[in-house]
Amino acid sequence: MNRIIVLVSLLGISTLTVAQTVKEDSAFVRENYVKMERMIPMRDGVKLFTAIYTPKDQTKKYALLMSRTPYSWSPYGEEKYPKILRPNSQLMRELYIFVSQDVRGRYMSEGEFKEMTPHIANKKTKKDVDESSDTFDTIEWLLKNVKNNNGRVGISGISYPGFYATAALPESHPAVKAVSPQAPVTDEFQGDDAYHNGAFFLLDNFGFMNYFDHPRTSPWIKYPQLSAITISNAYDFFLELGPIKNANERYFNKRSKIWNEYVEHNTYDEYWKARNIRPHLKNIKPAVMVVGGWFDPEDLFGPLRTFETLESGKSLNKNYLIMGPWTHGAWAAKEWNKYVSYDFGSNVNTYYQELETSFFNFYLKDKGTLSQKKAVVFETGSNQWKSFETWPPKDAQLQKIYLQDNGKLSFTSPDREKGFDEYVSDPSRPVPYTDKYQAFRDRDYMALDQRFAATRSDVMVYKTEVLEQDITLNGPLTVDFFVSTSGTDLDLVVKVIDVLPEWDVQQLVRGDVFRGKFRTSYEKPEPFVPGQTTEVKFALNDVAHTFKKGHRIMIHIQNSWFPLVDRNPQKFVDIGKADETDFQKATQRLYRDRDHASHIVLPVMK
Ligand code: PG9
Repeated sequence: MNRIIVLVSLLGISTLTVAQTVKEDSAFVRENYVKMERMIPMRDGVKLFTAIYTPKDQTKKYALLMSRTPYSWSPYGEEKYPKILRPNSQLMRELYIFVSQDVRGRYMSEGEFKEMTPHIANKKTKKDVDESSDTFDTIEWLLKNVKNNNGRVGISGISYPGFYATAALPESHPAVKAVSPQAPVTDEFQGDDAYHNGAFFLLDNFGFMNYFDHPRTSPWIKYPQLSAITISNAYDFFLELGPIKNANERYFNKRSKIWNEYVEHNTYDEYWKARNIRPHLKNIKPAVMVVGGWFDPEDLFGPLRTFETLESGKSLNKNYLIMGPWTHGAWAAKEWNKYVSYDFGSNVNTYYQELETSFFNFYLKDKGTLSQKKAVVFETGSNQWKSFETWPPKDAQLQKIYLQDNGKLSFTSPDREKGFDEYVSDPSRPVPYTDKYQAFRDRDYMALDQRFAATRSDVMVYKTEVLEQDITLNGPLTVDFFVSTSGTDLDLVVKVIDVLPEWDVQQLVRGDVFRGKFRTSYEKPEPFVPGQTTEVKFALNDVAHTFKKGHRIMIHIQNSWFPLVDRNPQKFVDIGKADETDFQKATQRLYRDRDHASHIVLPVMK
């Protein structure tokens, strides 16, 4: 299927408006650009497929704007042009030399593909290659072989290509002046894609690997699916699938290398550490503009933590962060006005695309000025873009909100000597993450009305009184709970909700899961001692949200989020090898007494 149609339908944008703009963009590409395809040699002799689009007007010099992907830059063939060169048509009209490359081992490029290619810090021989060296070698070739380049290079990419943009930063080529990792996959165990806080993202991993990870023996232009799977309702399908080891037995037949790696490496071991690019983000020279979406289910951790790492280093470069009310990559759409029950009041993408264009124009063409502050974030609830010199902003003060008896939530700590809520969680009846019947992951779940879950006996609900004034949160939230379980492992799913005055809609602001056995370390999981009160502390990804006067803040706590996340057997076992008989009911307690005051630390704006 055409990739643009897929993007459009994923983002739910008016197909007619988009079709018209795509038609104009497509005419612009043909009229203004010439396409070349080259196999560019890397230092180890492997050649990477690269499409180069040069402006037809050869009287001027142009900067190079490059993107690298594992997803293919079809259509292949020099006479065949894509409809757009980049989603931001302003940028395309600025006339750059656009370069699109299939990364090592994918589609038409030679070599072996590695999931999130580990970075090699001290390269010794020409065989020591990674994404940073492949980017370097490609740039070296382009500067020498593409006429009329101005000697400057920009790199951008969304999602997996966002990772390749980040990976270009360590030991970057001196010609690289501006890099924009957008929704960059950054740490697939702690927060992006594969696992969140050690909990396996079943629905995405299963669907993604079936489409992405067919073994390849030589370059090709199409990856067949691993298995023809028909799913009518994901909840039933995955419940029926049972323990995750059954995925291989029934569908993948061990052919998905990456699925096997994900399941096998279910602690933060050397495999994942090698795939964390953050320790290598030192002495960075190019300007960096990190982009992310508050409602991105795949890579929200990535942009926030990449920016944090860049800012904490000693690099002298300039970093920017742009966070908007987007799902995964939605800033690439022509329009983005609404999402579930959020209405942003206008098309937020117009402003974003101006920022993106200015960033590259400034660093690659010396065009215009760049007056934006370091962090430009869209605050939901109040519906405004805000700018700060730091992220989180200096004015965010940490305040604790406590679980109380009778389902209350308040800013004062509990003073009772004893107090807990008790319930049973049953892996054979996991809490659904959505109330919709769908084959694939619901793109709305990050903001969904949670009333469907609130009535279950295994979902604990706490809420404040009606707010007498606005409360704005800007920054990360820290969950600090005291729990006990009759089992030896548990997942904690925590959802922070804005209760709207109209119909008491429970609009999700932030939710995530934490696999309890990692409470003291991601490397060395620890069982729970049945019945023993235990502290579980973890961070929820940042928010920028105003709870308006007249609303309430609500928290849901549950032990499953299915089938988004695989079921925790509630028994301390290697979940990748677990049998159905390992899955057991558990009695859970959430403590809310003086000495065990379960709370969430909120970044409240002064
Ligand atoms: N976030 C995506 C992904 C990366 C790696 C594994 C699975 C998914 C992506 O859309 O590129």
